[in-house]
Amino acid sequence: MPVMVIDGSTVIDFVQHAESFDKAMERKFYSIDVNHDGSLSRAEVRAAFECVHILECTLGMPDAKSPRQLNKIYDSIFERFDTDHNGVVDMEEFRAQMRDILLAVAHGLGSAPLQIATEEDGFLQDAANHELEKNSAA
Ligand SMILES: [Ca+2]
Ligand SMILES: [Ca+2]
Repeated sequence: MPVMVIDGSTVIDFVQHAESFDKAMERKFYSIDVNHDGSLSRAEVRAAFECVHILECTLGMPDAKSPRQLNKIYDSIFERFDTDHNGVVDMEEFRAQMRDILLAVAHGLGSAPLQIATEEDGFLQDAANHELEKNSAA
């Protein structure tokens, strides 16, 4: 599996590059919005985050989870995104929270490089792509 190494500065660079970040978040948003109604329901958010293990570190989640704990975790993720509490996550909320989460990840990484599998459609993949594009342009 192809892997590449990113560190905190890669992620911060990506988040601060508004054009790439917004574009990547838009793509992510539409891929999560499976019924294409322009907003993310609780179920859509849950489906999207079920395989994102990096969030477990970010949000300080313990490893062993019962189904009940998992429900709580996904509820808390959803509440975190739905900042105006109208029951759905819109593009602005999604983008703002992703920015916070990625910056938190970046702080967690610091300068310690993280290997990520480039086949994974993870949230850090966008940051890695941004780094690649930047390098190939230079
Ligand atoms: Ca939707
Ligand atoms: Ca909302």
